[in-house]
Amino acid sequence: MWKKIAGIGAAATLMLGLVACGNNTDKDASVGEQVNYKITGIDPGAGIMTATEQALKDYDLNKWTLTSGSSAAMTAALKKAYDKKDPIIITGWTPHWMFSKYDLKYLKDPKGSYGDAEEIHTITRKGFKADHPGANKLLSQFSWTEDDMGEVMLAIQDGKKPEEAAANFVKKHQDLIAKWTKGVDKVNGEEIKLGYVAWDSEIASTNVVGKVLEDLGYKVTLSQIEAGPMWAGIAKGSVDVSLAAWLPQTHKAYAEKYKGEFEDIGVSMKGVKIGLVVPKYMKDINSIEDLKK
Ligand code: PBE
Repeated sequence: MWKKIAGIGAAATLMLGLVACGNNTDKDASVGEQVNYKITGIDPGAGIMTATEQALKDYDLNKWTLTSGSSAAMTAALKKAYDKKDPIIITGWTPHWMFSKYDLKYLKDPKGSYGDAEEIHTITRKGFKADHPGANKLLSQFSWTEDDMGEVMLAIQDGKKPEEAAANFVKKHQDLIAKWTKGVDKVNGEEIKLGYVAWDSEIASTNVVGKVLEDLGYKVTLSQIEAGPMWAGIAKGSVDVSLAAWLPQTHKAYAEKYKGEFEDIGVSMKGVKIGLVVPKYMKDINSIEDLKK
């Protein structure tokens, strides 16, 4: 599989996330004072960033700021804080391996800034089905559980290369792969470009589906891009497929912007979630409303 990486440098984004600026560790300080009124975010194009800006408005958190960086920088900052039992507030989502590695909780969201019944959708450019009917069938039949995805994410987090973790998953779950590929014929080198953002969940799904397509004879390119260019690429037709469309809430702005310029061909996972996440050792804070104290 070919892999292309575009966008801001990983090192630069990692630095952004790692800059620690004199937190107030006084036990009596409010949670805001303890974390310098900072929420540790991810890449600016992520839907969870827009939702968090909205949450800051909905809950009148005008002293607070949302920092941006990347998924990798966010989890690095989380690890650093967690190891010292320091307070930290991150933009988090499920499925994600961080919930198996650390004891974390979502802050309650009584105002519903983060939406509720969220799903992961598979989208393609217009005309993809006509050009690649077999791949389109497979992609529309692709669906798996949080546990399935978790297996791949954890293997990657524990040091396996994404393509290796994906190949192991495919080998181990032949029954599942048989469902996805039911009625799909092999091809000889049809080229398909899968666009994805470097979110842990999407690294896992894209590598697994890429492997299954490859085994069917497709020539697959995995193209790592930012969220905006990913949606724009599908709309323009320079990207064939994305497994990374979180709807109806997370990517609402993109789906509205490109309405009529993409095909939504299936749901790969239901019951996914986004929100603000903190370590469970932050006992006094349970709701976004508690950030006002
Ligand atoms: N996420 C993971 C993405 C969608 C998948 C929740 C970080 C987002 O916020 O756009």
